[in-house]
Amino acid sequence: MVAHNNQIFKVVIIGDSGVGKSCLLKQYMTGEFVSTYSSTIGVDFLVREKFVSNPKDDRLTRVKLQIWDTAGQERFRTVTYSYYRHADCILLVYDVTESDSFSNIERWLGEVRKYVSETMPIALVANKTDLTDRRVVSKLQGQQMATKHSLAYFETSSLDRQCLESMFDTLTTRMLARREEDEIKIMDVDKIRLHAGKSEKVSTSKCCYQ
Ligand SMILES: Nc1nc2c(ncn2[C@@H]2O[C@H](COP(=O)(O)OP(=O)(O)OP(=O)(O)O)[C@@H](O)[C@H]2O)c(=O)[nH]1
Ligand SMILES: [Mg+2]
Repeated sequence: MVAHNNQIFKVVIIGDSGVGKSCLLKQYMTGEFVSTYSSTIGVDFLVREKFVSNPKDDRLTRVKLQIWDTAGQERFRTVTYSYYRHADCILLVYDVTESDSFSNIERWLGEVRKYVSETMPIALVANKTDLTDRRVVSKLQGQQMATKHSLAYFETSSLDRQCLESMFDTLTTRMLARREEDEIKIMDVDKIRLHAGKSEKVSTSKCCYQ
C-alpha cells in the first residue's frame, strides 16, 4: 500500500473571460462571493489543505490543492497554455447563461489536449446555475458534451456554493487514485529493471565462467 500524506495536486482553472473562474476559486477558498467583475490579468494560485478518505482503505489522507486561476482573455492565452503541462487536473468552466462560452469548450479542449496526457482528469464545469431565469445551456447539453469528450461533469454556482465542496472532493479522490496507479507503475518498472539487471548478471557470469 502506498502512503499518501501531504500530497500536492496542481489544479488549473480555465475557460472564457467572465465565466466565473476567479469567483469560483474565491468562494471555494474563503466562502465569499465577489459580485463585481474584475478581469484576471496573468495567473495566480491559492492553496487549500484538505483531508480525503482513500476509497481503498478508508484512511484519511492529507492533501494540498494548489489551485491556479488563469485569465480568460484571449491576449493571455499563450501564458495560460504553459500552465497546463504539469497540472494534475483541469477545470474547464463555462457560463450556463452565455452560449458562446459553451460553444468555445471544444476549442479549449483542442488546446488542452495538445499539452496534457490522455489520462489527465478534466472536469467540465457549468457555472452560474443560480441564474435559472437566464440559463441558455441546459444540463443535458452539458452532460452530452462531457460524455462526448470523456470529461467529468459538474454544475456549480459561485454564489450559493452549489456542488463546490463535492466537486473538489470527487476530483481529489480521482487525482489520488491516478497518482497511486502511477506510483505502482513506477514500482513495477523498477522491479522489472531490477529483475532484468539480475538476469543480465547471471548471463554475464555464465559467459565468463563457462
Ligand atoms: N450569479 C452568479 N454570478 C457569478 C457566478 N460566478 C461568477 N459570477 C459573476 O460573473 C462575473 C465574472 O466573474 P469572474 O470570476 O471574475 O470571471 P473570470 O472567469 O475569472 O473572468 P476572467 O478573469 O476575465 O477570465 C462577476 O461579476 C461575478 O460576480 C455565479 O456562479 N453566479
Ligand atoms: Mg478571473
